[in-house]
Amino acid sequence: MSLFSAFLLLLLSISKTHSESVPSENAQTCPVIACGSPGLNGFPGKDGHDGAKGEKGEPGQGLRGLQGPPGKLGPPGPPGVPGTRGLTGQKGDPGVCPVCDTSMADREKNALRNELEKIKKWLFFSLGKKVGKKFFLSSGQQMSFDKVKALCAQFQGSVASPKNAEENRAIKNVVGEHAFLGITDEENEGQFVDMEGKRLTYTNWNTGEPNNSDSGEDCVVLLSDGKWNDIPCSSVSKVVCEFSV
Ligand code: FUC
Ligand code: CA
Repeated sequence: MSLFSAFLLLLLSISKTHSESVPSENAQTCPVIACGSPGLNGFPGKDGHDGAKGEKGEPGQGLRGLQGPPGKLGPPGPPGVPGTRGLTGQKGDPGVCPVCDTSMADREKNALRNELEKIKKWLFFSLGKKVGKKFFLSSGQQMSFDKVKALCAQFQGSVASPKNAEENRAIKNVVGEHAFLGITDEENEGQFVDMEGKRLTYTNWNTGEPNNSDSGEDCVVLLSDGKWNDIPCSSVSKVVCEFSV
């Protein structure tokens, strides 16, 4: 059978099937050959609705891209679990604490200072007399001038030497009777000086004194009324020392 013959046979078959299964309204039938050649196909119909979404496909097989730059620093993570305890170290050197030592020394110093102030007050109250920064004190003994001088020096003091009426009065109140003053003219007759060798700026001589009686009076005593008289340094009189406070 030729190709053309086969085609004709196919057309005939289709036409026959159609005329048998779908009869026209007029029930008019005609042979395929009598009706002429079939019409052209119509235009494609409209697109149907989208179908359901398909499943995710397999990862692609292409080449992997280059790694991007590092991202921003993330927030700190939670603290880790504490580590195990390390080995005990060697015993260290004894510590030094200059601040502690200083404060300790200061505390002791303050305590001593307070104690000293208290004792001084007891002394001022019971025995001596304080005038300004001077404290006059008597041992109650009587001795020569040189011995008085030595005794006062032994106690870091010096023989009482009044520089004004108030000090003179204080000495008189301490001793109550004749006491050596720290005043002499042993170096230059008639030139009375204090224990530091300084010329006197205050005097309270009794009337007619100093008279250097019998040419041998180089020391000075305080009389009971507070006046002064020059007497021999070898004579004995009360001790009155002065101390700085
Ligand atoms: C006066 C004084 C002397 C002495 C004599 C007893 O002459 O000036 O120093 O005290 O009295
Ligand atoms: Ca005299």
